[in-house]
Amino acid sequence: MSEPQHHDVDVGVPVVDFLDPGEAVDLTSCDREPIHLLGRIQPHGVLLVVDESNLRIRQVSENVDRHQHTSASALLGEPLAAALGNETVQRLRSALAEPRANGEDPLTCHLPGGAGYEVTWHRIDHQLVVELEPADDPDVVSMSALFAHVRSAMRTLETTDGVLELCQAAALEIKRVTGYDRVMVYRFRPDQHGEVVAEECEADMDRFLGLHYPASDIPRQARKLYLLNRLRVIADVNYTPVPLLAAAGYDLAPVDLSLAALRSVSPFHLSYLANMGVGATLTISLMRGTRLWGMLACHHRTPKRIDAQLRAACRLLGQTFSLQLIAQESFEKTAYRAKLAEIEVQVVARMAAADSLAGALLDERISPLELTAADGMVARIDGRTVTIGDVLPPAAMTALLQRVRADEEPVALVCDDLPARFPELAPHADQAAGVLAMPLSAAYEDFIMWFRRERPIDVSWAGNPDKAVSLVPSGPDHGDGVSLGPRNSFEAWVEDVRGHCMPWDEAEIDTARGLALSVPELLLARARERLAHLALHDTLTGLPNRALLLDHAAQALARQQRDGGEVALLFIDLDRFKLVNDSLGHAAGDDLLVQAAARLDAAMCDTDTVARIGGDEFVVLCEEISPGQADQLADRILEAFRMPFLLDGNEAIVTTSIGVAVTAAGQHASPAELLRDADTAMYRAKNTGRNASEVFTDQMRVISLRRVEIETSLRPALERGDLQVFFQPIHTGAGVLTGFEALARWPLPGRGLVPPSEFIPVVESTGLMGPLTDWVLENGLGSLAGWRAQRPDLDLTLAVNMTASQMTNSRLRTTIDRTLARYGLPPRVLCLEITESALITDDELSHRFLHELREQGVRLSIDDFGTGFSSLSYLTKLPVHELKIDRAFTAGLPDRQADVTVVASVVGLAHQLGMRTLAEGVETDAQIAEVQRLGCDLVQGYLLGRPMPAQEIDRFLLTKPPSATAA
Ligand code: BLA
Repeated sequence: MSEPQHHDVDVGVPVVDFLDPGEAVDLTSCDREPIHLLGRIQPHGVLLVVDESNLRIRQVSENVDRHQHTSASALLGEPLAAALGNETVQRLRSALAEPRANGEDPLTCHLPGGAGYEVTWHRIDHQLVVELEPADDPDVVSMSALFAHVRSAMRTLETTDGVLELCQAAALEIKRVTGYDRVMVYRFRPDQHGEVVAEECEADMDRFLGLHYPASDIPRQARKLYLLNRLRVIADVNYTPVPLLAAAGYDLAPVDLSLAALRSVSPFHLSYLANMGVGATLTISLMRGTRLWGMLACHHRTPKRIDAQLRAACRLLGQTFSLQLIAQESFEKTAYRAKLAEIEVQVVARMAAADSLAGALLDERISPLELTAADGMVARIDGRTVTIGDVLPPAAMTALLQRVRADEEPVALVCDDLPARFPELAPHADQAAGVLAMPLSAAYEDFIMWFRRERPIDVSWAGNPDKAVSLVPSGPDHGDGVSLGPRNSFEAWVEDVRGHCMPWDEAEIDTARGLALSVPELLLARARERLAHLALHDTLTGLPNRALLLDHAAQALARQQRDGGEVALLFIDLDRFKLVNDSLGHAAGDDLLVQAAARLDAAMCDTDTVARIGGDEFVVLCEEISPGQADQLADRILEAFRMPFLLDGNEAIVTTSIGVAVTAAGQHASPAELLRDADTAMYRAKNTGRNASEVFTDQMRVISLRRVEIETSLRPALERGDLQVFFQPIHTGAGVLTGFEALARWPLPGRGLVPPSEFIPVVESTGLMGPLTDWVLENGLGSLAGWRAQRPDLDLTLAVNMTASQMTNSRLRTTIDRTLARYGLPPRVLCLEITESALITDDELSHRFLHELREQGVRLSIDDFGTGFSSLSYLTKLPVHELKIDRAFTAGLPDRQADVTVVASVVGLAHQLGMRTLAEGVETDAQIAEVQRLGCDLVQGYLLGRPMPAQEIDRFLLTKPPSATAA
């Protein structure tokens, strides 16, 4: 066996080897310096690399001769005992054999020369690193004194309140225990730059508290190393590094010194510290879980080191401090979150109570800026925009909106560097350098955006900037390298920070998101309220409609049954209303109705109900009134109509005919009966010459002519086939014909076409609904089969109306089956329309019926949607295929914002539930464009086709382009 030849070989790397020759140096270059492999140590101790299997020395620091009467070359390859003596090696051996032994707990030893040393050790990469440090420091505190110190320090840390107070206490305790001139708590921010948040220093020193330092002051590999090694000492900033020597032949590679107490630190950092006037440092990593939270950084003006014992104590304090920090921080976070949540609740409550959601944000009692600690806010809700505080100027705002709207899917934008992200916004950084933007609607039409100003840079460099600009490192052994002084790095950081706002906190983002989610809910609730109002009110005059009137009447009658008194109903019909409509136009007609409603309302008491129940038909309900008084009331109304109306610049006298029905205590009447009686009396008044009132009497009961007439002639008419089916075309928004709605029409001699609203109730009450539906199905499907054959390119469908009473009629399903089969039609071409009010029965039978129809393949549509529903969740239970949006909403498009909102919500809702939507009553091009924009699938209305007899449809189809080319 030949021994390897002993040559002293320096294993260190030249400092700037990690830079490529001629490479332009910038701050990120620092990240590449291999600081754990520099192959050098600080001179105040000796480091040996030992083969653990035979305890022979493989590497040793060159300075060993200054501590011992031997040289590095004499030791290389020798047993460790040559350096430590037999007795110490013996103790080391037992420690190595003990699995739980900690090499940081020092063994004290006396070297052959007599000097006292602390020996610490650790394993790395299958090697043993042994470090010797002189134990001759006169300042060394006794173990028991140290223990007392640490114990009281820990108690203090445990009893502080809040992160900052805790940091301040930690700085003080570490300063007391170690005696460094300056102790700082240096906290990392999310962008990795740091801020001095607590400081204890000697009275004559400048204070660094509150100063910020760039992230690049502590490069990336250093941060990584400090996760492993949580405490570092630089005993003398101006030291001369000592190389490690190795025996030639093996171990030429530098050992990883990450865990070594004596590791020589980066010369860049040393010149940095020297520039700051620092003589020595102690640095302790502060952890948050497995991440660096910050550092406890200690400075001394002159050289200073602490022994292994005290290092262990400081490590322990660092750990305790870290744990306390996490607890305090999460407590403060929770408290902040709770505070924001409370503000959010208040803001939402304000919105819920206000007329305008956006307007509520301007409420002075609480500022929505606090929700996200913002400097400004722009919100657009339901078409209204409000602005608070510092925001982008309008043109820049428009530019930003264009950018966010360009995204296919609108997403929240959380940005603290608007100028970098959107260069066109850079000039406005002082008003808005960051934004927290939440879309409220599909296309970012509605939104809330919070803005933050550019973050202030009120920090200045704490050290001596003049010394810090040299590009060549100072001090020996640094070679001909490149150095970046702290001054440069600070300026780079300021450059970096410009154009940023303080980053948005998670709690703030969540709160913003929470508020953004509340808004559509509030809007929907509002739309629902409006729908509920619409369901019970007349859109033109705002008066209660028939349903609400009947409801009030029922309550009044019930009260009357209980408490006595009388209830009167006045049926008021405008005389010759049709004449106004025909001569002055519909607009004037509507105007007349509105004015008439106002006059009626003014003539009545607040407790009376004034309702509009049909075209020109109004009803007043009065409680606690005697027959004579009802008559007076009618006179008041006649009087109120004596003054001419001003219509479109013309004066017009419009009188009324009034029928009065009164129930006295003891008599029993239903609301419908009362209404019918008043109606009958009104006809009587009309027949006796108009501008008059009549009180209903029993004799009149026999002459409710109209009804009787219908009742008596309907059955024969149906049998004779006098009724006709009309078909109204249904198109897609793009104008492609998809089918028809079948509508029964009854031409009654002398009365023209009786509308379904008049004869369907009679059909229902006389039990003729079944035969009528059979007849419509037969005619409708027959015609449809013909048209489908004629135009196979169009896949035409037919919608047929169904009333509530038929939903429990199992015969209908058989009829549908048979009729479809007879004409060879698939079930999906038939769509049954049911009014929304008919659906709102929680009736098991009708639900089962609907489900069976659906299984059969027939489609179901909800007619007049929006005017009668009470609960949205109800819809989700029904097997519905289509919602027909009532014409009341279509009428307001595209100008009435409230109607736009309702239609948009209904479409959104339908699509969510997998239903399609059809807009009824589309009469203008603008309406078509709007319903199409809002996403309605189908449209129906006079614009695209009136209800027509079958023969006209034949012709209509001839002129229709094939679907493929239809536009
Ligand atoms: C390391 N820089 C550090 C460390 C601190 C700072 C605390 C860790 C030192 C240790 O743990 O022992 C920065 N020290 C500060 C700051 C204050 C302070 C901000 O006291 C404020 C009061 N540094 C630069 C630049 C480079 C650089 C431009 O400013 C790059 C060329 C490098 N800093 C650098 C390196 C280290 C470091 C390489 C690692 C030193 C080592 O452990 O080897």
